[in-house]
Amino acid sequence: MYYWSVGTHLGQNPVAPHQKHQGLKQKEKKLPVCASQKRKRKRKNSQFVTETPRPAPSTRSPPRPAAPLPSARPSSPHSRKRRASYPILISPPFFSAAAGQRHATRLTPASDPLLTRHPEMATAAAFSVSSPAASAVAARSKVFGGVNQARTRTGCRVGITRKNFGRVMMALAVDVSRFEGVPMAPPDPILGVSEAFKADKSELKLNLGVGAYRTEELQPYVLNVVKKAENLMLEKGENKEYLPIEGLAAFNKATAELLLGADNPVINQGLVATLQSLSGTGSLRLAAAFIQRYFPEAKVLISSPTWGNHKNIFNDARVPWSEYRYYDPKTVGLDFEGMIADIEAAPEGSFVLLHGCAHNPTGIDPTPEQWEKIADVIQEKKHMPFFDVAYQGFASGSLDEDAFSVRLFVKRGMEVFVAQSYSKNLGLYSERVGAINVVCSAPEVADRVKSQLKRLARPMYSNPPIHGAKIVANVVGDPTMFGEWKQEMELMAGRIKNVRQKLYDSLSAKDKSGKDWSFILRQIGMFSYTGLNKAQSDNMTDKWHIYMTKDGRISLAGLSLAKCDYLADAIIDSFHNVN
Ligand code: PLA
Repeated sequence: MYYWSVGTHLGQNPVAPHQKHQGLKQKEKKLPVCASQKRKRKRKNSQFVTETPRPAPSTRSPPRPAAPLPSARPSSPHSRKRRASYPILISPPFFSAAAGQRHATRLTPASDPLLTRHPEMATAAAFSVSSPAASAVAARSKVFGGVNQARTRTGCRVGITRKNFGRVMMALAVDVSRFEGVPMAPPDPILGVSEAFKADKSELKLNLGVGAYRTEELQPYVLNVVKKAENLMLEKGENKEYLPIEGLAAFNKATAELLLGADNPVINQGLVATLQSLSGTGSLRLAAAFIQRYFPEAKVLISSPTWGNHKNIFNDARVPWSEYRYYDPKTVGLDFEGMIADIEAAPEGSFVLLHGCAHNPTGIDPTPEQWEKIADVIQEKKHMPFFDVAYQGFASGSLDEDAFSVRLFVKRGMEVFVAQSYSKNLGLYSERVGAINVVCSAPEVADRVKSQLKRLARPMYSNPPIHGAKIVANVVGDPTMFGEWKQEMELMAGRIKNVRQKLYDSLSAKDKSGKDWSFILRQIGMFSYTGLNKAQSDNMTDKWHIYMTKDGRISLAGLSLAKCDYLADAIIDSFHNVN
């Protein structure tokens, strides 16, 4: 419901109706009015006053703010804004019939989407610029009748609430959506790419946007071991009862062991608070809510660049963040000095978000020696390491190797946050399986932390989904299936390594400029950070139908050996011919 008050000076400065009225009065007082002007005005006013004459100035009542209609929400910032700032769209037939030429020159056609979508409002506006008497006449006339008809068709309701001094002071209440104040959000920089890809009819199209594994035939892949686990679950006839807030116990045990190593003493000592959550994103979000609640002064340091959603997660959780240097475009490698300097310079006790392996989007990871130095500075500054582990096993093909960084910090006795995801390594993307682990210094600390994570999860999503958690628990809990999973993971990681090599070969063979493309081979994981800028990435999509994120990232998991030559042509063209 929108309230829309209008005076004779429609479409002018956005002020509240009562202010507008007072403003008018002052303006009129200031301007000397000569006799001929008075006559002219009288002539013009007479165009509109059809029934009652204008009251004499002395008998005018003092200006009052326009009273809202009964169901108005005048306190809503949206309704105020609407009322104050709408330009008026004039519907010509009604305009000439009800408003008169005088106002025509003053009123601007509205480009406002609300008005263009609701022509009945425009009609009402045109009608409202007439004098009150004319309004009254029109109210019983075809004009108002037309608006009322619009009401039955579109739910529009129009009412006159107030008139003043022979000028119209009207509030138009129009039943339009309460969501008129909700603007269209931009498409997501990663998942939005898949939507654009679907809409492209070209046979050449290639989706290298989202990090989702495809087969060599570029088809989605469900792991055999997942199908096997699902069949077992069907055979057993598992139920769909709610899980506890912290999730499936067997999953929580398996996930902590996968991450830290089954024989890691911190597990046996009860130092790990593990909560099954909504995949990597949900786990990060839960941890962000925890930081916001218990470390309100702390800031999170994130790498520059990072996975685009990190910023959204901390923004939405109202956790302040800043960036540390990570990527050096000159070397297309890690800016290690910059990274250390920025982590060192951050206020003591900051949270440092680290990609456990296969940094997204750069595919550049610190070496084991560099990880040691990063741990040193984090420890010295009493920062809290916060790992995002979205690609364990998927980067190198080995679960243990990819957990190196996390285990190094834990081994030092540090308290650590780790968000885990099974989207990529088990291909459980839409099952939303993951966990938040907090390694604490004492078991009772872990208990307290876990109790508070549960407290945060309960009003957010109550408890996590069971299906994917059971798959993970079954696969990890069964030595045969666990072995099969490792094999399939190696297979997936291997296929990505093959296309990485083939892409490098194609680029090196085709590009005669002498550019060194070997950085592609040094990057690991699903992605390659090509160094293409936004315009070049746009060219990849617009000209070559290759869909990728605008930061120059391509997902090699969506590439086949057969498409490497085509991709290399597109990259060379974009790199050399587009600025
Ligand atoms: N953390 C990082 C670093 C990621 O790259 C992703 C996924 C996640 C967390 C979250 O994954 P999850 O919630 O599905 O477990 N990044 C993808 C997909 C693969 C995405 O943007 O959601 C990507 O294309 O970057």
